[in-house]
Amino acid sequence: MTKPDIAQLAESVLEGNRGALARAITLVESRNPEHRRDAEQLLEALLPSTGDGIRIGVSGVPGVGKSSFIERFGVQLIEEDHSVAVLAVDPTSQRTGGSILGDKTRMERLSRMEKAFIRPSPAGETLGGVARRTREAMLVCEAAGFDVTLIETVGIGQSETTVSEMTDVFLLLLSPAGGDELQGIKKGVVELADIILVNKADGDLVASANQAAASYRNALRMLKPRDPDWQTKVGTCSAHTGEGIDEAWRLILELKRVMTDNGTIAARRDDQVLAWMWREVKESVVEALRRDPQLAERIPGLEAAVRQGEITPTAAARQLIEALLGERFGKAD
Ligand SMILES: Nc1nc2c(ncn2[C@@H]2O[C@H](COP(=O)(O)OP(=O)(O)OP(=O)(O)O)[C@@H](O)[C@H]2O)c(=O)[nH]1
Ligand SMILES: [Mg+2]
Repeated sequence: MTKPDIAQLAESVLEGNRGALARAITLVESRNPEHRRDAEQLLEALLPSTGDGIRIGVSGVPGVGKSSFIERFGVQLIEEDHSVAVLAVDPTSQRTGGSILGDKTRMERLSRMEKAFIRPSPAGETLGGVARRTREAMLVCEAAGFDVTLIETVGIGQSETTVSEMTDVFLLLLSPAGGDELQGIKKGVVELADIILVNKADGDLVASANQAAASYRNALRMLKPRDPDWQTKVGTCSAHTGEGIDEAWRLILELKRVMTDNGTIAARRDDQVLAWMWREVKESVVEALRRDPQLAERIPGLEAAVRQGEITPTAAARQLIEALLGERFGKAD
C-alpha cells in the first residue's frame, strides 16, 4: 500500500467504517513482512485515538460459557448505548477449525447488532495461545470508536497470562461443578482474576453454583490480591437466563473506578506496553531464526543433537543465536 492509502485507511477506521476496520485488522494480522511495515504505519496513525475504551479479558475452560456470556453481556451493553468489539481467540481452532464457527452462532444476536463487531482471530501465530496481533486488533477497534473490547480466550494456561497482559480487567468464568477444587485451573490463573463468575447458575445448577462461589470466595482469602485496593470478587451468573449479568457490569465499573483512582489501570497499561515489546522481540528472534534458510538448515541437526544428549539445550540455543546475530550484525562466531 502507498502512504496515502494507509492514511486513507486510517481515516476510514477513525470514521468508524466497518469495511475499513475489517481491512485494517486483516492488515495487522498479516504475516507478510511488507504488510508489517504498512501495519506499523497504520497503527502509528491510530494510536493517538486509542486508550479510552475498557479492555476486558474473558477466560475459562472450554465449554464454561464464555461465548454465551459475551453474547448476553454484549447485547446488554449495546442496549445501554455502548459499542462492543469482541476478539475471540481460540488456540485450538487451528486443529479443529470448528470452534470459530460455533462462536458465530453462539453470538448470533450480538453479531447482528450494528454497534457490535466480532472478530475471531486466527491463532496460527500465537503468543501464549493468544493470536500475536490480538493486541493490535484491539487498538484498531478502539480507534474505530468501540468503548468496550472483550477478548475471549480458552483457558489452557499461558493464554490467560497473555490476555491479562493486554486488558484492564480479567474476568474468569468457572463452572458450578467442581466445588472447592479449582477445576484443573491453575492457581496462577485464579490469582490473575479481578472478577470470578460461576456461570450456569440456572435450573438445577443454582445451588451448586452458589456453593462453588462460596468456596472460591473462601479460597481467595488465602491469596494475595492482584491489586491492594481490590479483593477479587466472586459472583454467579447465567448466560442463559441473564441472571447476574447486570451485576457483572456493575462490578467491572466499580473496579474501573477503583483502579483509575489508584492509578492501577495506568500502571498496568504502562507495564503492558513494555512487556509486549519484549514478547515481540523474543517472537521476532525465533521467527528470524526459522526464516533464515541457512539457520533453518541447522535447526534439525541441533535438535537431534539435543535430543540425544550430545549437546545441552543451552549450548544449542547459544549457537543459533550467535549464528543469527553474527550474520545480522557481524558480531560473534
Ligand atoms: N445451563 C447453562 N448452560 C450454558 C450457559 N452458558 C453456556 N452454556 C452452555 O454451555 C455450552 C458451551 O457454551 P459456550 O458459550 O460455547 O462456551 P465457551 O466457553 O465459549 O466454549 P469454547 O469457546 O469452546 O471454549 C453450550 O452448550 C451452552 O449452551 C449457562 O449460563 N447456563
Ligand atoms: Mg467460545
